[in-house]
Amino acid sequence: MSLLVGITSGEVENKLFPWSPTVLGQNYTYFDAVINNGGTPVMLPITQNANILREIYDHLGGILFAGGNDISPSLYHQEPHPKTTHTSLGRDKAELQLLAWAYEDKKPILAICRGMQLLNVFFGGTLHQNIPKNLPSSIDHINPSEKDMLRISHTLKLASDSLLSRIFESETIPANSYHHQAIDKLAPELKAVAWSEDGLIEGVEGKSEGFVIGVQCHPEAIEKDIVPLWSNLFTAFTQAIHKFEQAASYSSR
Ligand SMILES: [Mn+2]
Repeated sequence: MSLLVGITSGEVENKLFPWSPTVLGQNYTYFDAVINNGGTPVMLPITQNANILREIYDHLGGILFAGGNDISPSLYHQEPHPKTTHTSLGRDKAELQLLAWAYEDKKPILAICRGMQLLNVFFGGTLHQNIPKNLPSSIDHINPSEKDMLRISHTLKLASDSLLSRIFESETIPANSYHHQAIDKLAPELKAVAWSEDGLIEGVEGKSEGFVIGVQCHPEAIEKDIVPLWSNLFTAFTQAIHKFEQAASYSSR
């Protein structure tokens, strides 16, 4: 049984060869996190060809919706804020299609950073396009001074009745932070399960059955010797895929 995990990709400028076409890519850390916790990662292309997407989708046991550029505000009926940049409606639409299929089939979904925001938009929620400065405390969510995704910048408080707190066996966990947007209005199909000290939603779970987890931080980039607990999230994800695949092969007999 293969635990094939699709990882969404982004459009990246090729700085080494500026004359070359846009690169489809994703950070190494996502692939390593999946490999180190029992999964087999495969990078998903961006295409509007639904037949091609579906053909790839059918092979996957689960999907990791990775981080990246801002989501097009038109998808949640807002005009773009001046700080909303590098949107890609093509990437958004391809990911929304994959998300719709995975949610319908109850294929495990792990959504990281932009991925969590996409999950909220998919279900009808909205985003803070630029994290407001008037929150109860002013935590630095984007580390402008260090630009270091490895650095721990704030703690998350977890809901006691959440899957996340069961996965970590803890109600707090230190997190890195690399986002200028955040969930504003939470979609009704999601429940908030993690918050930073200033009250921003930093983790969500689906309300119906199935593994649907979103986190605002970048657990894939947190090194194991810094916060070992974060790798539990990827283990739980691949375990959920294993269970899903077992159930699928049983029902197809
Ligand atoms: Mn944060």
